[in-house]
Amino acid sequence: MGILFSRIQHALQGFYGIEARILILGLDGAGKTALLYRLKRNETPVTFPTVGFNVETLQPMDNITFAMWDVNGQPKYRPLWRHYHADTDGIVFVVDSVDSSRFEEARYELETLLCYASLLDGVPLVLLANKQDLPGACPPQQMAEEMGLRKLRGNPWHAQGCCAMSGEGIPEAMTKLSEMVKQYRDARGT
Ligand SMILES: Nc1nc2c(ncn2[C@@H]2O[C@H](COP(=O)(O)OP(=O)(O)OP(=O)(O)O)[C@@H](O)[C@H]2O)c(=O)[nH]1
Ligand SMILES: [Mg+2]
Repeated sequence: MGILFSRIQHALQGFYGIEARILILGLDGAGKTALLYRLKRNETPVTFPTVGFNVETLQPMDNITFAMWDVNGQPKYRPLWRHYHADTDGIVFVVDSVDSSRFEEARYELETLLCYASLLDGVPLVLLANKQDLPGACPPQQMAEEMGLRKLRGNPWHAQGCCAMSGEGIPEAMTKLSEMVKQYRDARGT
């Protein structure tokens, strides 16, 4: 019965498209909320430190809808990230590419997230090396090294440079994330 239901669901998705749940995580000040509202409204966002979370729905390409959850990245709230893990289809991890003094902290949070959160096993990850407009920004491939992504075994990943203020690099990141989410859902048959 379970298999039958899953097949019907899969067939309907071919018709109506996929609805996916995406988590946007990263340290405070990385640019998560700026990214979310650049995506949603395509305007230069004015942001304040997030209290709790923001959630927006958008359609990055045909046949796929993302519910994107932007969660507060301040240290005292990071333990709450785990309450958002269930049913996640994709992770966007945002890093401030100029703040090298916090790369280690960002790497620690990302490793903790992926090593200890079994609900996120196999979930695709897009690393956004944000603030590429600023002088001295670390390029995306180097940021992937800094974040230890090459050692990652359980999660497929992609690194992309971007600027949430202008939107540069964001369409490419969303296209890649959409493809990865589709593969993930296909592999699970959901
Ligand atoms: N120059 C530049 N500034 C950016 C960029 N993205 C975000 N910012 C700025 O970085 C600051 C923090 O951005 P937010 O989006 O509020 O950061 P956040 O990750 O949501 O932070 P929390 O809500 O505290 O977790 C704001 O002043 C933004 O204007 C970018 O691509 N370039
Ligand atoms: Mg925020």
